[in-house]
Amino acid sequence: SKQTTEQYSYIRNCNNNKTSTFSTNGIIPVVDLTKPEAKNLIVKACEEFGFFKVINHGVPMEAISKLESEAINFFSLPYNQKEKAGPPNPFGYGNKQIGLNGDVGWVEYLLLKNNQDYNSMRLSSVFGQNPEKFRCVLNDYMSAVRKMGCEILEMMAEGLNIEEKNVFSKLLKDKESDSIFRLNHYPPCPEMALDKKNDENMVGFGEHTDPQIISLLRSNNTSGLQICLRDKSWISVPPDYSSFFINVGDSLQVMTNGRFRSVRHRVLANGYDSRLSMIYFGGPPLSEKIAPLPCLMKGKEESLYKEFTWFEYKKSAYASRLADNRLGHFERI
Ligand code: GA4
Repeated sequence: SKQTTEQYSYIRNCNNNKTSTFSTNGIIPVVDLTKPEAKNLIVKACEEFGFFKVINHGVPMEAISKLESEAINFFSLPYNQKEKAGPPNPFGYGNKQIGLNGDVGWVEYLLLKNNQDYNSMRLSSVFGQNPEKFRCVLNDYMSAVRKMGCEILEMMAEGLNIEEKNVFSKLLKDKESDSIFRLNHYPPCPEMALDKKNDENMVGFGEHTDPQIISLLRSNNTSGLQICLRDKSWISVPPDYSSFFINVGDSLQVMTNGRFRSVRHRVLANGYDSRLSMIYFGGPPLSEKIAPLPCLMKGKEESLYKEFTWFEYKKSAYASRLADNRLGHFERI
C-alpha cells in the first residue's frame, strides 16, 4: 500500500558531511485514526518514540492548502515588509534568531497565539490587503487541527485506561489554553548546495524538545525533520504532505511520569528546496499544575518531578537555550 512503500530522503547530514540515504517509514509508527487499534498504537508510539504519524486525521485538505498558500504569500514578501511583523516578542515574525538567548537557524517564521486579535497587532500591516481573510483561514485550520489533537489525546487516555477520557484534551479545550501556532519557512541553503560549509550553521532548527503537551505538525513535501531515538541516533522522517506528525511534549512526559517520551527533534537545512511547516503546540492554561496523574502511578511509584505550574515551566523555558534539557531543573533527585 501507499503507506508501506519505501520513501527515501537524501539529506546532507550537517554533522558528518556525508550524504546519507534513509528509509525510515518502517521505523516511524503510522496510526490510522479511524481504526479501532489506534489507541493502543498511539500509547506504544508515545512510549517508544514520543513521535508518530497519523493518517485519516480528518483535517480537511482544503483548510490545509488555503493556509499553505497564505503562508507562501507571506514568506514571498520582501524582507522589509515581513520585518514589520517582527520581532517575535514572543509573537510575530522572526528570521534566523530563535528564542532570546542566542540560538540561530536557517529559518524564518511567524509565531502566533491561539485566539489572537490579528487586527490589533503588527501583523495587520503585513496582511494589510486582507487581514480578515488570513484570520479566517488560520482559524479554520487551527480549529480543525485542535479537534484532531483532542481526539488523539482522548485515544491516548483510553489507551492508558484512564477513566477520565478528557483528562488531557480538556487542557487544550480550555478557554485559557496557552497554545501557540507556528509557521516555519526553511529556504534552500545555497551554501549547502555548493557544499562549501558543513558546520552547525546549516541547521534549520536546532535540536530541542517541545515544552507543551502535544505538537501537531504538517509540512510540505520537503525533507529535513529528524528525530532522536533512545540510543541517541538521529533518523530522518520522510516528509508526507497529506499526513500529520505528532510529538509528545515535556508536559505530557511529566503527566505520565516519564512513561511517554518528549522527543528530541531538529530540522536540517536543505540545499535545493523550501520546506514549509505549520505546527500547533497544544499547551495547558498558565495556572495549570503539571504533575503525574495519580491514576497512572503504580503501587509506591513516586513522582520523578517537582511540582510546577505551566507558567513556571514556561518562564524557565524562555530563559533556556534551545538544546537544553529543560525538564532537568524540575527533576527530583
Ligand atoms: C520550542 C517549541 C516551540 O517552537 C516554541 C519555541 C520557543 C521559541 O521559538 O520562541 C523556544 C523553544 C520552543 C524552547 C526554548 C526557548 C523557547 C525558543 C527557545 C530557545 C514556540 C516553544 O514554545 O518553545
